[in-house]
Amino acid sequence: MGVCIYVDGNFYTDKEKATISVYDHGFLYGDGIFEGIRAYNGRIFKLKEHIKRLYQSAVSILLTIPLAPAKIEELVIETCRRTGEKDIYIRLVVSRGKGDLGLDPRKCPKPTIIIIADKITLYPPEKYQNGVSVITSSIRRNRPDTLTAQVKSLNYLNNILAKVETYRYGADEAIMLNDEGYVSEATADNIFIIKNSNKLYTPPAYLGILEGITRGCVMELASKMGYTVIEEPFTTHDIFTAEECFLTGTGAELIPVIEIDERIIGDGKPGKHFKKLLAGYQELTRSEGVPIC
Ligand code: PXG
Repeated sequence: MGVCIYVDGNFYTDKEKATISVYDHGFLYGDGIFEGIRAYNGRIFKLKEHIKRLYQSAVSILLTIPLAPAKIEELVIETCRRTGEKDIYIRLVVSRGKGDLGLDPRKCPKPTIIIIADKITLYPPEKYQNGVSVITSSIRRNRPDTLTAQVKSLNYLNNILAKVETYRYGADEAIMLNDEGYVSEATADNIFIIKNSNKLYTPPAYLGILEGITRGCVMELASKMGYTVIEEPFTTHDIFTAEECFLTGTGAELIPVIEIDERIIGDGKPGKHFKKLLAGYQELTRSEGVPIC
């Protein structure tokens, strides 16, 4: 299995050799941003969209990426090419860079750029067939006036604590609420519910969520398929009483949710709308993307 890692100008195929300084503020403070991208059958899916979001996250945290978007795109493609693989998970990270032990970002003259081209498995294959069970986490998603969830930052500790909570309950995933108690998203995925057969609901960005690229894809796909897509706040009660529920993310793709907080959703099996949307999404990942070589 081929792996390639780019770190500040160098490519490594030996994982152990790809290292950064312990003074890097990405490591010391979570001061940085990232993207998770996938390549399917030799093509990088939604590469431009991911790079655009990376630059938007950078603007938000006042980090100037020292390379142009086209150059980052080229480096992502080159890192993938060097793996010799066709199905790849790419982690693109830009941190504030090496500084001293204080917080001051002005002490970090050069951002660190890392591109990891490897594989990922988020849930075991049977979960895609049978669905996952989720809990509502006691950990709230960030308020928009703190570090907004719209920034894909290196600060994932809230999400990790929510994930830890799931294991205590023997569940697979956690749904996080915003500070007002509305459903925001899962720990690394967006959430959708289906009601009244053809209405697809997902929380709006202003509630404090990451505007997922898979989410955008599914919304567009669903509209084309004739669903009414509604971005509207909803509560856990709406999930309890939904016909179907599923999560979306680059890593997880689309995964059905069959149980939340001991309530069975619908008939407790992945629903027909989910299956239709999943097939549509898989068709897109098979037919689109930037070629690796
Ligand atoms: N919400 C959050 C909080 C996320 O971190 C998504 C939604 C889905 O976004 P995309 O653009 O991927 O549809 C994410 C995705 C992974 C992984 O391994 C993904 C994320 C974070 C950590 C791991 O897929 N972000």
